[in-house]
Amino acid sequence: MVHTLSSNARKGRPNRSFLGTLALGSLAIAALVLSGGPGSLLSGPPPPGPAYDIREVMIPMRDGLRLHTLIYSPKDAAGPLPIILSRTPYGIAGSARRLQGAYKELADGGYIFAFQDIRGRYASEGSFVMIRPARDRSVPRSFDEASDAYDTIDWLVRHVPGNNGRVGMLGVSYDGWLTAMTLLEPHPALKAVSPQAPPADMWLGDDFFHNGAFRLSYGFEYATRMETSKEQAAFEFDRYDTFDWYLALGPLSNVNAKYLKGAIPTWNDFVDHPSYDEFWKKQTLVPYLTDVPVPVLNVAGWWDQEDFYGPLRIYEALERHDVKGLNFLVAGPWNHGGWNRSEGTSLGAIEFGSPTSRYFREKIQAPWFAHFLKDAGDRPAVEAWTFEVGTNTWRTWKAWPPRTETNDRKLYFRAGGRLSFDPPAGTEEPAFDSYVSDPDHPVPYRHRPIEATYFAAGSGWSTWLVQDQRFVDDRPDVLSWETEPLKENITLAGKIEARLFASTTGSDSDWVVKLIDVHPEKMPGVWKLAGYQLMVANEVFRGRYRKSFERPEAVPPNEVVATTIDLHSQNYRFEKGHRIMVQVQSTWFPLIDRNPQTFVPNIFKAAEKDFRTAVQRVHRSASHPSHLVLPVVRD
Ligand code: PG9
Repeated sequence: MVHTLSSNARKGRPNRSFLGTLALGSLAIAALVLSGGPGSLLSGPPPPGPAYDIREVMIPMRDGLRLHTLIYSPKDAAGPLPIILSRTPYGIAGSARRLQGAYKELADGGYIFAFQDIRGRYASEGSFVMIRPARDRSVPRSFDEASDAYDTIDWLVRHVPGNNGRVGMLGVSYDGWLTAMTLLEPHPALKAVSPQAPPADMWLGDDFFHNGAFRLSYGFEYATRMETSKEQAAFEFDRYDTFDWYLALGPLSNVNAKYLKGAIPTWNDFVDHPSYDEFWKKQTLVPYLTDVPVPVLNVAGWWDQEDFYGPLRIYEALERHDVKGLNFLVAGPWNHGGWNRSEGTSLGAIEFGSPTSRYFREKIQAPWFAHFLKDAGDRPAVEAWTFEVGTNTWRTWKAWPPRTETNDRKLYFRAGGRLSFDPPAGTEEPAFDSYVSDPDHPVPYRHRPIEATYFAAGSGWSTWLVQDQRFVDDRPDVLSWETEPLKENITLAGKIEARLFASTTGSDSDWVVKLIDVHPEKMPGVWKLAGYQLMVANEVFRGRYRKSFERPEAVPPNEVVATTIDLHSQNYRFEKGHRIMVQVQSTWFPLIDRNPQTFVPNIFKAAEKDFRTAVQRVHRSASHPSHLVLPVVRD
């Protein structure tokens, strides 16, 4: 029994009675096919655009549980078409709009689209587990997101009329991770996947922790948004400027004591697993990426405020096994998922001179899927596409990071706040710069007021990485070093690293390093960028993990400790006349929780008295030459 509806789906939410009907449904058919009654996603006026036949179905998984799915089949297809599948925890009510927006260039090429609520979310059955770990395949009927995708694809190719037996999958962020998970157990009909901004490791570098430093505002706001109900519910702050709210919160133990009362599983996981233990290791998909079973188009944004580590880590892991040349990378000047929104001609105050997002969707993504799902056009001849900000051009590469086109050059911290490609000679005294880091007066990570991440009227969260860093440049607890105005352009392509030699009077410490492009004071035509300090790369490292992510250790007070911090990849040109700047600080609040600066076994359980000021020294002597390693493109 299949109802094929001639109307298009509309944006709308299933109401409670609709969900109730689903729960009570007892039809003895493989998949429950729903028609467009009141409250159904299928009722309401059709959106503009190509006409689709739409089905709303409950697809059974191997354990008998059913997942809510919408299928859009073009009405006027000339022949069989591939299916593009997207799975999500965020609800599929807006999927018709997606066909006119993010997926328009694909839709114009002719595909069947399927959108699915994952286990435990919206109208699907079961319970949700945040970044559900891979299943133990020796356990019969065990499931994970890879097996759910497998079972869905199996059903789709057998039940959707007019499909050509090939399926592609794509998605951004959580949906990107769901896409990447299909690589663990690909269905034979799965022929191409594009994980876009997928997290790869929530503790090492994506949404929840970076090198052990807890991403407080995002971790708290995302966990409460996702785990308060089956749908999304933003935490209601009683203040507009959440900087104040998080500071007034005090130690993290107050989160459960005052607000969550143990009801948010992911928050409890943060508290129980502050270090890189089995919990986090079971969650990461990286160890499973031992093969490239289908073509993969990895997509990353240079200024992704959530998952920048993930797509590059997944690309890198797959690349080791890419004997058939099936692994591709695209990185552009975008925030989280920015390539799916609008034109991509600018981000915050920064202009790119062309519609970078549309270029990606039209010239890279659409032909890529068409080639692998429809045998259309040529196989891409390049390995990686990157958008180089500065020259504002797309570049293509045979390998990423580039192997032969760059030289690593060291940029040293020097006396008088200077940065130089010449190492310190040993005659500069004192050979360190210093500041007092006070957890009671942390450095804001972005301009205040800091609205909540999901603030309904809009939030600066999505563009904070491109905010002008002058707002902290004159703080006594932020150190800056900069070059003279550059005499030549300096172009970076590849991996950037910071090698910090630093000491603290405390017994634990965070180190934040930011690489910045300082624009000239005279910028006729673009005055809003005069003197602008644009962050090009950044990262935080929690000192207790300098020897081991698994076993934190106190930092020896007043001892110079060497720490290497991965500042990730970039392709960026510092133009002649600009200056290169590096800033170092020890708080970045409330992006990162406050390090007590006194070693305690678990910072989630630290007491008020553990939070103390510390004197921080960043060394720049011949024997302790703090510096950055930059991948400089050869002329
Ligand atoms: N950054 C989001 C996320 C992905 C996976 C886990 C937790 C958060 C997202 O945008 O989906």
